[in-house]
Amino acid sequence: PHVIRREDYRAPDWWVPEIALDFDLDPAATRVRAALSVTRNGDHARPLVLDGDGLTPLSVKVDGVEAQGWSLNGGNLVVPLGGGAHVVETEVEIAPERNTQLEGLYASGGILCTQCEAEGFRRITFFPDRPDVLSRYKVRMTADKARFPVLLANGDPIAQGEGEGGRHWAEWHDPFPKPCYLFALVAGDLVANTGSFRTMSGRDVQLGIWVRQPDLAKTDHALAALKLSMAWDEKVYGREYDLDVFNIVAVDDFNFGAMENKGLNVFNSRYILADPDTATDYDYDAIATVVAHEYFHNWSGNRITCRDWFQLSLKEGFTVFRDQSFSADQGSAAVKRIEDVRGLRASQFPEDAGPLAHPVRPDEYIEISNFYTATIYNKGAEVIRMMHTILGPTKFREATDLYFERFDGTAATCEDFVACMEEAGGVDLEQFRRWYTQAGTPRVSADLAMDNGKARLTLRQSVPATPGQSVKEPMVLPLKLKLFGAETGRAMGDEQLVLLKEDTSELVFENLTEQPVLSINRGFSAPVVVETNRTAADLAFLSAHDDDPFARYEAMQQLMLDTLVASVASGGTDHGAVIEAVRNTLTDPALDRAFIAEAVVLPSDSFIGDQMAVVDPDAIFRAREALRRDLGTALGDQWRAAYEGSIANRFEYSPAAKGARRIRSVALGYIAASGAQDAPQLAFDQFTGADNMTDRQGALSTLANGQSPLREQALSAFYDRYRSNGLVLDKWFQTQALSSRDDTGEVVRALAAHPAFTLANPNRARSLIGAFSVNQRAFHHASGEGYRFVADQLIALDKLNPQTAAKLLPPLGRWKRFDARRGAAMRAELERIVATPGLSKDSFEQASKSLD
Ligand code: HT7
Ligand code: ZN
Repeated sequence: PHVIRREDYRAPDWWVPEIALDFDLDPAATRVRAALSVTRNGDHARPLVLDGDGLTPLSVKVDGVEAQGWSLNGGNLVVPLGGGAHVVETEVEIAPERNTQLEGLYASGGILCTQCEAEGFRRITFFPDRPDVLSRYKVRMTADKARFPVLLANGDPIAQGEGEGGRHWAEWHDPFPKPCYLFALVAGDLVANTGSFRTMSGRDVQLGIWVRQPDLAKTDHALAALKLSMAWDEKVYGREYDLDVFNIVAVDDFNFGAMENKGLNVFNSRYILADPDTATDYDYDAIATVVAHEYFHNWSGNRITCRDWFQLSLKEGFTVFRDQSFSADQGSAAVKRIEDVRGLRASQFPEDAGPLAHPVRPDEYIEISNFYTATIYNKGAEVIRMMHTILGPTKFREATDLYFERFDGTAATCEDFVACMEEAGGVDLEQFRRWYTQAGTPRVSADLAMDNGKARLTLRQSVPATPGQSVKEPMVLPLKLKLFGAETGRAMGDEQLVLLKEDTSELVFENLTEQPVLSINRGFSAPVVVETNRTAADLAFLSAHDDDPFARYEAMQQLMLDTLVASVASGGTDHGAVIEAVRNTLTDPALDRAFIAEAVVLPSDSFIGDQMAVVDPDAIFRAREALRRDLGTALGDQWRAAYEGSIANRFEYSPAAKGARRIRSVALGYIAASGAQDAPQLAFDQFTGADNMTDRQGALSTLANGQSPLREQALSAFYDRYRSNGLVLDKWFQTQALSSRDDTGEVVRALAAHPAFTLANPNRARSLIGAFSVNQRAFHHASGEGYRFVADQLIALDKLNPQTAAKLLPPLGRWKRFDARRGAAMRAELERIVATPGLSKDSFEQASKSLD
């Protein structure tokens, strides 16, 4: 397959300032007529090359006349043109109902919709499908009125009318030039939850969340989140919405979370629909975050887009940083930071340490869809956050103002963004730019030594080798740190921001009156792994006294991790320090419940594995279960008190009520882990009595991990109650795939044959295959059955939906981290995938790179 390289970027040969599209919509056969006004870019004689994927031209005209001499080259339409400006018209026919890839124009539950990012537009019509070609769009759609009464596209509605034979039409114009990946249309039998928003300059914007009639009652939360996002972007970034309407449509079949098409966002329904009976607090939070994320793209992505796909993090990293800041402002900023760091460690750190590691600005790709990764999104957001930390909030805002003003209406680069930070921030970011070019998670060792009333802190950094990058240069690491007195618990001076730029650096603290304890990387100021010479007593002390909530959480996690890693190595069960630290946190009246709940959860099996040279999934599971059991038993009274003290008797979506539900679910888990006789009944009573999905699913998960006969009863009651609700059925599959029981592999293989299971719906595929492959113990079962099962499923899925299949492949690629037997079994499955006839380039790229 063809490798695309960043260094080969060339400006386009032809611009397309205007495009008129005419869709005659029909699920089986849709006619697409496109009229492109093209202008030659510079002095060259190259023909117009329009990308196409699976299209056959029914007609090609130039300036109104049937064109001569055009040809097809690998699916692309090549049209020789003589002058500097022409109108090129094409006509094609496509079949949305046969589009199982869900790229381009496709059908989902009777709705016709589009997904064009990254390269789906070329499956709809011939066009220069690259993000630096910006055009003004006029779109006309005609469709059967009974089946598709609502016709939506980007921009503002211009006109609509009746056609012949029960058909009707609508026309939409988008005045803002945009790349074709932001094109969208939707046709369906939809209803809207409508609202309006008055912008900072006093314009009224009509808002609509479009869904099928039965789902209308589940759209209030998304609409409220949209209004909050619009107000937040004005207040925090000075960014105002620019069209008269903003529409969101929810569809059930979607390869990703959502899509920021100009004025017409299309969403995976799981990020729109919520009511207390069907959505958990996690779902509610994710909806608000994703609605905000897509809305924020209107400026960071749409008004300023990417010059080429290597710059993807320009829009995605910045927009994730913006949505994280938004969500932090809506509730507990500390808990939000903990969640974001946990997510980074769960998905980005392993990616950075594995065969698919790539820089935030990659150098090459085969299939761009494979690069919508945690590195581009989440590490990219951390890179923006570090610039925010280095500049401070005021200068950072001046820098984003400059960026928005200077690059509005253009396709920009990561370099353009950093240059604005440098210029407005008055800082030199030359060395900092390595965050865009070097892959791999930096490691920092921090050793604090006392000598004669002085403390000497030695900091050393290194960046591990990654594929294609064996030698690394030192990075700029912004490390927030502070010292605390071990006896008095008092802060010894203010927090400092240290910019570590060298391989090694030393800091000296003078006139210390007591033994200091180091608090470092406070707030997770740099996305790095920190190793320190702190003792268990130091960590326990920080977990109780640090005044930075993230550092407090981190100290507890480190204490737990050190304990677990030691147990895995020695089989020992020296749990006393962790038990006391958890007791202190659990009983500290100054802490809020949401924070306590985060702080007392043990690191995941996978994260424990990430600390080991060779991952031993069974030993990790045993060590973690033993610690859970001891915590459950030793703190039995405290867990009961936390459980009983947090009974919410009427559902409310507020930070306090969410915190209560979270601690309740964590406490229930520990009560069950202790082996308490009444635990299954307690869980079952919570399951049957719950007035919300958070409590119901929390209880179901606890039962699903256990051996009680109530497990089957709860699972089948859940299935019966929600059998017609796809999003909740996903939870049913996922809960079983994540179970810690011995028989999870067999259960999951049986579920793949369940009548409600289908690979055609990405959410369903992810709920079973995706969840199972992150269940470290079950997936890595010594029999190798887990690997075989996942590979079988991915080979089948690749035929239907290559993007979704390729996204689920990385867990199989982590073979180097496991023992020789498991590693060989994983490699054998990767080889089987690579050898599959007709394999997509999506899966080929992921699997072949994973074999290296
Ligand atoms: N910008 C959107 C990316 C996206 C996407 C990428 C590949 C394949 C399908 C996709 N659907 C949406 C989503 C976002 O980051 O906001
Ligand atoms: Zn995005």
